Amino acid sequence: MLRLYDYADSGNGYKVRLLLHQLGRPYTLIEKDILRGETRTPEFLRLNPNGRIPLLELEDGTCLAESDAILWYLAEGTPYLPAQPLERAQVLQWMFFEQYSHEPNIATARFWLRHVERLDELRQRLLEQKREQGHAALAVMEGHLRERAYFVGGRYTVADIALYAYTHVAPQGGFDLAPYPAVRAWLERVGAEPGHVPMLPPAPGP
Ligand SMILES: N[C@@H](CCC(=O)N[C@@H](CS)C(=O)NCC(=O)O)C(=O)O
Repeated sequence: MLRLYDYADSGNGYKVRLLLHQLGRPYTLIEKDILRGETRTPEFLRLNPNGRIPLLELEDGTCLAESDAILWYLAEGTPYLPAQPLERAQVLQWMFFEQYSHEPNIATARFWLRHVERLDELRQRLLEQKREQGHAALAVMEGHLRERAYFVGGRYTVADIALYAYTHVAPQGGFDLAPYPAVRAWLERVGAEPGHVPMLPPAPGP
């Protein structure tokens, strides 16, 4: 059985959980509390020397890190990853965009606002920069989605999963999505895909 090392509030982890669910692939979830340094222990560093979740452990014990690499691996040979070379490269194009221009700005701003009690002066300044660059990434997405339902090939792929994870929670990082109607419509479409699951389990009732 696949084993996924993960942290519930991680969008990077959510990408993998979402795809596993949509593929109907069973897995064992091993929660690591990143706020308590549980991915920095000698035991975990033996599995992923980079000290981060998500980490997928395959049936033979091989460990695969980096959320978008894990998506790619799991999606191979399924409808979530195109077979045509140009479309495959376009999926990679959006995944690299996500990792370089989107996630470091939107996810980091969100993490600081949710998990850091008081931002020091440096982080305050960096937060402004991240806001600016995060909005630039959202504007690129808006431009692309104005004419398209999904990022690549007119259908839902792992490029959409990679970008959905932190875009749908961008308001938690202080990003107002009102100026991006095409992005909001795409979020709705992705949320309505068969087998979609939310990032966090619903809060317990009263
Ligand atoms: N590029 C990596 C980023 C992974 C990452 O930053 N993971 C965070 C949680 S979202 C983490 O494990 N942080 C714990 C730490 O750095 O100690 C990916 O896409 O998987």
